Amino acid sequence: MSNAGGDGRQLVQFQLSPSNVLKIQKGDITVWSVDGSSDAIVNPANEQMLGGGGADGAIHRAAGPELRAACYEVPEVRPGVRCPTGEARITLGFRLPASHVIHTVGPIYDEDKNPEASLRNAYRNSLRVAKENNIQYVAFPAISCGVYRYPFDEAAAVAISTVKEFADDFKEVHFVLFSDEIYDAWSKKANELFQN
Ligand code: AR6
Repeated sequence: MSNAGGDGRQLVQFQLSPSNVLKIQKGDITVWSVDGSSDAIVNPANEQMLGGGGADGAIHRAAGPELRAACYEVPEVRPGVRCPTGEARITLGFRLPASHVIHTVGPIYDEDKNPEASLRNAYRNSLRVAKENNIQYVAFPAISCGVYRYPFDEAAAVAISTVKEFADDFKEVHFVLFSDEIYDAWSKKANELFQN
Protein backbone atom coordinates (compact mmCIF):
# COMPACT_ATOMS: atom_id res chain seq x y z
CA MET A 1 0.00 0.00 0.00
CA SER A 2 1.19 3.52 -0.59
CA ASN A 3 -0.40 6.85 0.02
CA ALA A 4 0.50 8.33 -3.32
CA GLY A 5 -1.06 11.67 -2.52
CA GLY A 6 1.43 12.39 0.21
CA ASP A 7 -0.09 15.85 0.59
CA GLY A 8 -3.30 14.97 2.36
CA ARG A 9 -5.03 14.10 -0.90
CA GLN A 10 -7.30 11.11 -0.48
CA LEU A 11 -5.71 8.42 -2.61
CA VAL A 12 -4.30 5.02 -1.74
CA GLN A 13 -2.92 2.50 -4.19
CA PHE A 14 -2.07 -1.18 -4.24
CA GLN A 15 -0.04 -3.18 -6.75
CA LEU A 16 -2.39 -6.09 -7.57
CA SER A 17 -0.05 -7.77 -10.03
CA PRO A 18 3.15 -6.74 -11.83
CA SER A 19 0.99 -5.04 -14.44
CA ASN A 20 -2.07 -3.81 -12.52
CA VAL A 21 -2.55 -1.07 -9.94
CA LEU A 22 -5.69 -0.57 -7.85
CA LYS A 23 -6.31 3.04 -6.85
CA ILE A 24 -8.88 4.17 -4.31
CA GLN A 25 -9.59 7.87 -4.32
CA LYS A 26 -12.17 10.40 -3.31
CA GLY A 27 -13.65 12.33 -6.19
CA ASP A 28 -16.21 12.87 -8.90
CA ILE A 29 -16.34 10.07 -11.46
CA THR A 30 -17.71 12.36 -14.19
CA VAL A 31 -14.33 14.11 -14.54
CA TRP A 32 -12.22 10.93 -14.41
CA SER A 33 -10.05 9.82 -17.32
CA VAL A 34 -6.62 8.29 -17.72
CA ASP A 35 -6.00 8.26 -21.46
CA GLY A 36 -9.33 9.22 -23.09
CA SER A 37 -9.17 6.32 -25.53
CA SER A 38 -9.16 3.02 -23.64
CA ASP A 39 -10.72 4.12 -20.38
CA ALA A 40 -14.22 3.56 -19.01
CA ILE A 41 -16.24 4.81 -16.08
CA VAL A 42 -18.89 2.53 -14.65
CA ASN A 43 -22.38 3.97 -14.32
CA PRO A 44 -24.55 2.63 -11.46
CA ALA A 45 -27.70 2.66 -13.55
CA ASN A 46 -31.16 1.13 -13.30
CA GLU A 47 -32.56 -1.63 -15.49
CA GLN A 48 -34.23 0.79 -17.87
CA MET A 49 -30.85 2.47 -18.55
CA LEU A 50 -32.25 5.86 -19.53
CA GLY A 51 -30.80 7.94 -16.68
CA GLY A 52 -31.86 8.66 -13.13
CA GLY A 53 -30.54 10.35 -9.99
CA GLY A 54 -27.24 10.00 -8.13
CA ALA A 55 -24.14 9.18 -10.14
CA ASP A 56 -26.30 8.06 -13.09
CA GLY A 57 -27.86 11.52 -13.34
CA ALA A 58 -24.48 13.24 -13.02
CA ILE A 59 -22.95 11.00 -15.71
CA HIS A 60 -25.81 11.64 -18.14
CA ARG A 61 -25.61 15.41 -17.55
CA ALA A 62 -21.87 15.43 -18.16
CA ALA A 63 -22.01 13.12 -21.20
CA GLY A 64 -24.77 15.09 -22.91
CA PRO A 65 -27.95 13.90 -24.66
CA GLU A 66 -25.96 11.62 -26.98
CA LEU A 67 -25.52 9.22 -24.08
CA ARG A 68 -29.24 8.86 -23.54
CA ALA A 69 -29.72 8.31 -27.27
CA ALA A 70 -27.05 5.59 -27.24
CA CYS A 71 -28.66 3.93 -24.22
CA TYR A 72 -32.02 4.05 -25.94
CA GLU A 73 -30.50 2.02 -28.79
CA VAL A 74 -29.50 -0.81 -26.42
CA PRO A 75 -32.05 -3.55 -27.10
CA GLU A 76 -34.60 -4.35 -24.41
CA VAL A 77 -34.39 -7.90 -23.06
CA ARG A 78 -37.95 -7.52 -21.82
CA PRO A 79 -40.26 -4.53 -21.78
CA GLY A 80 -38.51 -1.63 -20.08
CA VAL A 81 -35.37 -3.62 -19.25
CA ARG A 82 -32.15 -2.98 -21.17
CA CYS A 83 -29.76 -4.17 -18.49
CA PRO A 84 -31.00 -6.68 -15.90
CA THR A 85 -29.58 -6.42 -12.38
CA GLY A 86 -26.03 -7.77 -12.26
CA GLU A 87 -25.41 -7.40 -16.00
CA ALA A 88 -23.47 -4.69 -17.87
CA ARG A 89 -23.68 -2.82 -21.20
CA ILE A 90 -21.17 -0.49 -22.85
CA THR A 91 -21.57 2.78 -24.75
CA LEU A 92 -19.25 5.58 -25.77
CA GLY A 93 -18.62 8.40 -23.29
CA PHE A 94 -19.55 11.26 -25.65
CA ARG A 95 -18.79 14.56 -23.83
CA LEU A 96 -17.18 12.82 -20.87
CA PRO A 97 -13.39 12.78 -20.59
CA ALA A 98 -13.49 8.96 -20.43
CA SER A 99 -13.92 7.25 -23.80
CA HIS A 100 -16.54 4.73 -22.65
CA VAL A 101 -19.31 4.21 -20.12
CA ILE A 102 -20.08 0.76 -18.79
CA HIS A 103 -23.61 0.72 -17.45
CA THR A 104 -24.37 -1.80 -14.77
CA VAL A 105 -27.21 -2.32 -12.34
CA GLY A 106 -26.50 -3.15 -8.74
CA PRO A 107 -29.05 -4.72 -6.39
CA ILE A 108 -31.61 -2.79 -4.37
CA TYR A 109 -30.30 -4.00 -1.02
CA ASP A 110 -33.63 -4.51 0.76
CA GLU A 111 -35.39 -6.08 -2.19
CA ASP A 112 -32.84 -8.37 -3.83
CA LYS A 113 -32.97 -12.06 -2.83
CA ASN A 114 -29.18 -12.33 -2.84
CA PRO A 115 -27.73 -8.82 -2.86
CA GLU A 116 -24.15 -10.02 -2.43
CA ALA A 117 -24.32 -12.25 -5.52
CA SER A 118 -26.00 -9.50 -7.54
CA LEU A 119 -23.42 -6.90 -6.52
CA ARG A 120 -20.58 -9.30 -7.31
CA ASN A 121 -22.15 -9.94 -10.73
CA ALA A 122 -22.38 -6.20 -11.38
CA TYR A 123 -18.64 -5.75 -10.74
CA ARG A 124 -17.66 -8.96 -12.53
CA ASN A 125 -19.75 -8.33 -15.65
CA SER A 126 -18.56 -4.72 -15.83
CA LEU A 127 -14.97 -5.95 -15.85
CA ARG A 128 -15.79 -8.67 -18.40
CA VAL A 129 -17.36 -6.13 -20.75
CA ALA A 130 -14.37 -3.82 -20.25
CA LYS A 131 -11.98 -6.62 -21.11
CA GLU A 132 -13.95 -7.62 -24.21
CA ASN A 133 -13.68 -4.02 -25.42
CA ASN A 134 -9.94 -3.71 -24.80
CA ILE A 135 -10.38 -1.14 -22.05
CA GLN A 136 -7.15 -0.70 -20.08
CA TYR A 137 -8.34 1.64 -17.32
CA VAL A 138 -11.64 1.31 -15.44
CA ALA A 139 -13.18 3.53 -12.74
CA PHE A 140 -15.98 2.35 -10.46
CA PRO A 141 -18.17 4.33 -8.09
CA ALA A 142 -19.62 2.57 -5.03
CA ILE A 143 -22.32 0.66 -6.93
CA SER A 144 -25.61 0.35 -4.95
CA CYS A 145 -24.29 2.47 -2.05
CA GLY A 146 -26.61 5.43 -2.71
CA VAL A 147 -30.26 5.14 -3.69
CA TYR A 148 -30.04 1.32 -3.48
CA ARG A 149 -28.83 1.47 0.19
CA TYR A 150 -26.17 -1.26 0.26
CA PRO A 151 -24.15 -1.08 3.53
CA PHE A 152 -20.73 0.43 2.76
CA ASP A 153 -18.54 -2.10 4.59
CA GLU A 154 -20.24 -5.09 2.98
CA ALA A 155 -20.14 -3.44 -0.43
CA ALA A 156 -16.43 -2.68 -0.05
CA ALA A 157 -15.63 -6.35 0.58
CA VAL A 158 -17.51 -7.45 -2.54
CA ALA A 159 -16.12 -4.68 -4.73
CA ILE A 160 -12.47 -5.10 -3.83
CA SER A 161 -12.39 -8.90 -3.78
CA THR A 162 -14.03 -9.00 -7.22
CA VAL A 163 -11.58 -6.52 -8.73
CA LYS A 164 -8.78 -8.68 -7.36
CA GLU A 165 -9.98 -11.58 -9.57
CA PHE A 166 -9.13 -9.47 -12.63
CA ALA A 167 -5.68 -8.46 -11.44
CA ASP A 168 -3.98 -9.42 -14.71
CA ASP A 169 -6.49 -7.93 -17.13
CA PHE A 170 -6.14 -4.15 -16.79
CA LYS A 171 -3.44 -1.55 -16.32
CA GLU A 172 -5.37 0.25 -13.61
CA VAL A 173 -8.67 -0.17 -11.82
CA HIS A 174 -9.85 2.82 -9.81
CA PHE A 175 -12.57 3.38 -7.26
CA VAL A 176 -13.70 7.01 -7.37
CA LEU A 177 -15.73 7.58 -4.25
CA PHE A 178 -17.91 10.53 -3.42
CA SER A 179 -17.92 10.65 0.39
CA ASP A 180 -15.36 10.39 3.19
CA GLU A 181 -17.36 7.60 4.78
CA ILE A 182 -17.27 5.42 1.68
CA TYR A 183 -13.64 6.27 0.94
CA ASP A 184 -12.74 5.23 4.50
CA ALA A 185 -14.70 1.94 4.22
CA TRP A 186 -12.96 1.09 0.92
CA SER A 187 -9.44 1.97 2.09
CA LYS A 188 -9.89 0.00 5.31
CA LYS A 189 -11.13 -3.07 3.45
CA ALA A 190 -8.34 -2.88 0.87
CA ASN A 191 -5.75 -2.64 3.65
CA GLU A 192 -7.24 -5.78 5.22
CA LEU A 193 -7.37 -7.73 1.96
CA PHE A 194 -3.92 -6.77 0.71
CA GLN A 195 -1.99 -6.86 3.95
CA ASN A 196 0.75 -9.43 3.76
N1 AR6 B 1 -18.95 10.49 -8.67
C1 AR6 B 1 -18.72 9.41 -7.89
N2 AR6 B 1 -19.67 8.89 -7.08
C2 AR6 B 1 -20.87 9.49 -7.07
C3 AR6 B 1 -21.19 10.61 -7.86
C4 AR6 B 1 -20.16 11.12 -8.70
N3 AR6 B 1 -20.36 12.18 -9.49
N4 AR6 B 1 -22.49 10.97 -7.60
C5 AR6 B 1 -22.96 10.12 -6.67
N5 AR6 B 1 -21.99 9.21 -6.35
P1 AR6 B 1 -26.20 6.04 -6.61
P2 AR6 B 1 -27.08 3.24 -6.65
C6 AR6 B 1 -22.00 8.10 -5.39
O1 AR6 B 1 -27.40 6.46 -5.86
O2 AR6 B 1 -27.12 3.19 -5.17
C7 AR6 B 1 -29.96 6.22 -9.78
O3 AR6 B 1 -31.14 6.97 -9.74
C8 AR6 B 1 -23.07 8.10 -4.34
O4 AR6 B 1 -22.72 8.99 -3.30
O5 AR6 B 1 -25.71 6.90 -7.71
O6 AR6 B 1 -26.44 2.09 -7.40
C9 AR6 B 1 -29.97 5.16 -10.86
O7 AR6 B 1 -30.72 5.58 -11.99
C10 AR6 B 1 -23.04 6.65 -3.89
O8 AR6 B 1 -21.97 6.46 -2.98
O9 AR6 B 1 -26.35 4.55 -7.25
C11 AR6 B 1 -30.63 4.01 -10.16
O10 AR6 B 1 -32.04 4.14 -10.19
C12 AR6 B 1 -22.69 5.90 -5.19
O11 AR6 B 1 -22.24 6.90 -6.11
C13 AR6 B 1 -30.14 4.12 -8.75
O12 AR6 B 1 -29.84 5.50 -8.56
C14 AR6 B 1 -23.85 5.16 -5.80
O13 AR6 B 1 -25.03 5.87 -5.54
C15 AR6 B 1 -28.89 3.34 -8.51
O14 AR6 B 1 -28.57 3.40 -7.14
